[in-house]
Amino acid sequence: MTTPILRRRRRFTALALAFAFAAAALSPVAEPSPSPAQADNPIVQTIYTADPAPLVYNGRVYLYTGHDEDGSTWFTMKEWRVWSSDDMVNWTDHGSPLNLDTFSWARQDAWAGQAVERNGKFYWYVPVINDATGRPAIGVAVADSPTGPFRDALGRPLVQNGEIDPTVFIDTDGQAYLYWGNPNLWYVKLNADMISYSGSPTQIPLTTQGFGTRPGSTERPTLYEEGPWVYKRGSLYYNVFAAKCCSEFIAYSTAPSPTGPWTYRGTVMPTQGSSFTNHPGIVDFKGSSYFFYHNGALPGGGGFTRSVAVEKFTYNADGTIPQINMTTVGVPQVGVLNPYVRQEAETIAWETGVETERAGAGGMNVGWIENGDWIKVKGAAFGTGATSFTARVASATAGGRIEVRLDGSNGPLVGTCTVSGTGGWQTWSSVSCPVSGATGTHDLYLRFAGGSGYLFNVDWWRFAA
Ligand code: FUB
Repeated sequence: MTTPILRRRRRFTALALAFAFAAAALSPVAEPSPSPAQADNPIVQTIYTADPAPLVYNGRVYLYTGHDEDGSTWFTMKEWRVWSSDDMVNWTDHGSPLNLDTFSWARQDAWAGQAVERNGKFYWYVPVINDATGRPAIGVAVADSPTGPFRDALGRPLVQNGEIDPTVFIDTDGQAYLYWGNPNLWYVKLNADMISYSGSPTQIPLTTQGFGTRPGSTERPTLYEEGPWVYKRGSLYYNVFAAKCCSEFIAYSTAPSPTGPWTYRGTVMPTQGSSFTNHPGIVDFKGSSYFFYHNGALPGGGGFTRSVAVEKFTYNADGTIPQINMTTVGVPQVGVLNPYVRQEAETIAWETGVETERAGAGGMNVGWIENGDWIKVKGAAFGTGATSFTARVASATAGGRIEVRLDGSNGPLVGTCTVSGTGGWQTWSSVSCPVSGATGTHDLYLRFAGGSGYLFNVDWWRFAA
């Protein structure tokens, strides 16, 4: 059994907090609001995330990200992560189904990639350093589910020309394209198997007409820097990319075909948010359009400790993209959450203090719970009223209490469940307690209480009506 001390990972230090407050003073984007009900950006608070790549599949948004290690002073990234949501505010942590070890030939740098679905299989294109050459190459991993597990589809790079940041797009005629590049911009036509290609990689001409003018640079005359995100809307093709360096902003170009010619269209998101990189990802979900990006908004956040966030937007009537600003508010919830079915504890709108880990029985659980930590789940529809609350818990110590509260971590207390020691952090047992006063739709807060040290883990919970 691993002891809680060995399991311990990030706890924000006073120094990190001081740095965060200093960064907030310099940044147009505020740190997470002290009023948690108002703050749902960044999407993930348990770890630092970067380089968002959303995918809509079967009524859910799957969000593929990189993972900036705590305290990084470079892009020290070893794994990719997956999250999902059906309401855009409560996000389920699916852990890391892909990491550098998946690719036997990869040395380091689990940087910006994108996953797509084709014929029920999921293909995740990622840049890594090829150990044999010491240069960036693009690998492709495949899985039977959007949350993995992913395996190396080829056992070697798909493409290697020393450039990064793949984006993949399947056109309405079925032809798939892989685009990537920094400092250049490339594309190649993927075959229907999604793991091989036809022809040779082709360089997209980086003209100022196509990609804007970079002030004061003869080496890189256009604004294109990295992180392309290519998609089609109606008959128009969009390439949204990280522009200029450094700090980057997000810009875009459009074209009448997937291979151009591209016309520069201007800024999507200005330079904001105390990270000198940014990275776009755009999807439509349940009738609205969403722009994913990253910044340094978490405590301790910055250029190498980034966090993924999302804003809702509406295209202008002529198809152009309005300027989008970073917020800490996030996006409106789409629908409500059903508290009467099993909900994973790692489905979180906002939290303080807790972390997640792989559960012994599969999936993830919430752990590292200490006195005063809490999890917020937004918009739980209790209807005419809940009568009891059940949670699946494990504790190698003496346990503690789960306070079931509404609309705030100190909001009305509608139930309290006592958790006893179960003999191990992965030795699971169910606890139930009566609930009274939970009617209608509310933000649900699970506030954890007890003595000192780690109290217990939570795998899932549900209410009874
Ligand atoms: O996350 C590492 C690198 O930083 C990505 O590949 C770039 O797009 C930039 O976000």
